Amino acid sequence: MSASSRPVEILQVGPYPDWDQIPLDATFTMHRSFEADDKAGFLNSVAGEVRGIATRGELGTDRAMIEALPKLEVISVYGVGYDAVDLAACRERGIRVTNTPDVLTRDVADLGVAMMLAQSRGMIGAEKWVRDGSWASKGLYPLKDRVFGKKAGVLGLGHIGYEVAKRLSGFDMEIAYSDVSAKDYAPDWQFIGDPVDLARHADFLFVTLAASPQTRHIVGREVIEAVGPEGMIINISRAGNIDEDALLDALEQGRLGSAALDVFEGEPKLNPRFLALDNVLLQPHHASGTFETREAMGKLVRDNLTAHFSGADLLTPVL
Ligand code: 8YV
Repeated sequence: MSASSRPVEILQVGPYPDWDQIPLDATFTMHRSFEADDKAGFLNSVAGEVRGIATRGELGTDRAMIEALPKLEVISVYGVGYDAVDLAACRERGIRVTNTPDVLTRDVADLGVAMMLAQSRGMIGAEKWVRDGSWASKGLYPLKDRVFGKKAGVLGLGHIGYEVAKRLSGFDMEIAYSDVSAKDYAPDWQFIGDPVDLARHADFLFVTLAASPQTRHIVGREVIEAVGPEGMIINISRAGNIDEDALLDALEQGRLGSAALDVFEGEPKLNPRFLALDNVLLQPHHASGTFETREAMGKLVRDNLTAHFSGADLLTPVL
């Protein structure tokens, strides 16, 4: 695997399940920075030897870490989103970056659609209604909003957005999407280039675009208000794609009907204003969180590292 017989040294910045950790430990020398109390001291102590980083989508790798590792060659991201990796710093040093696309696409789309259904039909409250005895003491659960046949907007028709739209077509929805250009693989869905116009069309606006500095707060006050007091925004991408303060203001003031969110600024901590709202469904960034997908993601992380250090082509390169 490496020129010398010693295993390659990898910095691991977040935990993985045992089914990934065990094979990683068997192949590489893994330095678990997330277990260290003194992270800077730990980084310093291994910096001279580390040639790879194993990270997670939401943790990424910042410039300071990249610059602290003079022998760094490759960063393997457990996640499709690599927005938290400083790509400019990687380019400057010729550091390769890999991610885990495709294997998670359909699970992420499933959760987005499930969030729409759960929030629209009030399923979390309905469960509580049964468990706390309200059904018996108060009677029928309050009526909720229909989903099928309504208008959906998909902001970002990449792989995940495509799978969301495909699922929504099963609910007889009128589907439109925004992207940088109309997609020939989506002849049945209306292309609406401007996100504000898309939001005006949508009863349900799905945010499914890859995050970048260019998409930061693409869902701002104007888009949010165009979805309106009867509409819902579902975010299964990155928190940075939405102006969270504007979203909270609109949810609190009823200028947006509701939201269903799997991602938050500063997660896993979140703005406490969310907790006071009952028109928002809160999920703990688990759209890719099925056994099947996480096993496939872990395998890709390992296979990319192994490919790099054995001189083979990367399986899923970003850079
Ligand atoms: C996370 C994700 O990486 O794929 C992504 O970009 O955000 C997720 O799959 C997951 O929570 C594992 O850390």
